[in-house]
Amino acid sequence: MHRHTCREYFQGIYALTSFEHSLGRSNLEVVREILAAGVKIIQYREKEASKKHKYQECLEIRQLTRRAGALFIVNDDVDIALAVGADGVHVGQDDLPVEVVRRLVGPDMLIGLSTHSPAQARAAIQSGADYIGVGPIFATSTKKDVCAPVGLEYLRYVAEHIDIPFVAIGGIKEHNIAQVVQAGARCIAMVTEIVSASDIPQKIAALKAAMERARAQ
Ligand code: 3NM
Repeated sequence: MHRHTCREYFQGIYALTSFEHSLGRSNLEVVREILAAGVKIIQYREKEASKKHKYQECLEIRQLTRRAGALFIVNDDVDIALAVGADGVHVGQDDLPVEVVRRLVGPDMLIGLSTHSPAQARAAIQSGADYIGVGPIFATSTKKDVCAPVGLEYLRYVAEHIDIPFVAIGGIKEHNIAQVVQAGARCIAMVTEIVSASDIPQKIAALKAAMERARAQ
């Protein structure tokens, strides 16, 4: 996947892994279910695991996502993203600057950057990020060091003013996803709402239906 041709992927559900919230299921088992339900973007995000363990899981997920025609993005670890041939790498405000990540990964890999304010969104574009995360929209305990919720207001700003793909994230659930769509999000990222569902296919179908209903309103 070339980073300049991936814009059409940034709609619908963007699913992230989190073993600790997966009810004892492995990341691979969860990712298989998510892909079978038709999700087209997977981000591997594991804060606690060893580099070797993350590498081995990412190798497998690279194969699964390729077979499913889905984008595969690795959180934080530029070296793992390169080693497994991921489509992208996602970094935060306290990671290496996007310009430096670009030098490391070369011209073709997607770079995503988490942002929490209009100034960070504008700076992300300047730095050459291919897409931004916009959040946390609502309160979440899944990301440990994240700032207070930015609410829907920052999302509305991005929808109106920012011209690169963006992904809403943070505390998004089936019961509040309609507000996120109505504030202008076309692509919505979730961790716990998906990986903590006992029936993942049923949850993804319900989330997609809620997004479609909200768009039709
Ligand atoms: N990034 P959940 S919030 C990984 O605001 C992440 O940048 C955020 O988890 C940001 O869907 C977040 O379980 C955690 O609330 C999202």
